[in-house]
Amino acid sequence: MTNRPSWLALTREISPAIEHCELTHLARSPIDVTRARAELEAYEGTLRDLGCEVRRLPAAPDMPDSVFVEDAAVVLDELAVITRPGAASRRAETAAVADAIRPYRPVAAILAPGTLDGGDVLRVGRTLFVGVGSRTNESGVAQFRRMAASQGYSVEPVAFQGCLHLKTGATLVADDLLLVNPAWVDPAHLGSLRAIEVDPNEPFAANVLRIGDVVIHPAEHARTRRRLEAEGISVRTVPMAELAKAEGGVTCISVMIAR
Ligand code: CIR
Repeated sequence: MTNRPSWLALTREISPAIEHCELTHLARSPIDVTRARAELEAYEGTLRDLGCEVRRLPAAPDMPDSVFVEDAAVVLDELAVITRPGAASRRAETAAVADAIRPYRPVAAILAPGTLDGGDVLRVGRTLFVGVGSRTNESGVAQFRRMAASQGYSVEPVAFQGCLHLKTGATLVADDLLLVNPAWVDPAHLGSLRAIEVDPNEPFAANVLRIGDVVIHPAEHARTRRRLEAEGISVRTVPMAELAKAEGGVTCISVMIAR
């Protein structure tokens, strides 16, 4: 008998203003909101197929990046940390996400001058690797460390370059296996785990969402998908072409709460 959590996935309706999203490493290109909505629906459908309950929060029309709920909170088994996003335009996003999480976890919050984006936090067992870059600062890491240490986690700051968040460049595809873009994240900074590299033509392919033994991966990155499958990883694909134009990946559009 396995003792698997059942997952509640919080998502959020796409803002009609998404074309005004923050961009850090990509040039702006037009986003088809209808297609982006279809991508969110396909993603939610995949989560349901995998046994998750999905709860979609209402849109925040004046918050262009609000679909990227991952950045607003880090939910651990014992507590949730409501972030203070590094982009000032995104700070108002956290209130609705905090309200949705409160029934399930005690909540703590990162305070100024600290900043932390959920996309920078990669959990590997009881270690929380935190990317320090344009969105997450030293004060954010120090506050997060105090909160997480009280629950027995260690927090390790990680340097990376060339991408928005740590998890743009590295995620976990199995308990002991990373998927990385080595140009952006050096896997040696993430403990002693084995790492698969993305196909060099697919720099954005390192971001997967893992649900049990399955990983959700953008359909656009077929070469990297074949690398995952060659390692025996089960992959479910979702279309992400529009949301990727806003620098979003598959982890970004949900907050996963284990129950
Ligand atoms: C931003 O720059 O904040 C958004 N346009 C994209 C956020 C993606 N979130 C994530 O990787 N966790």
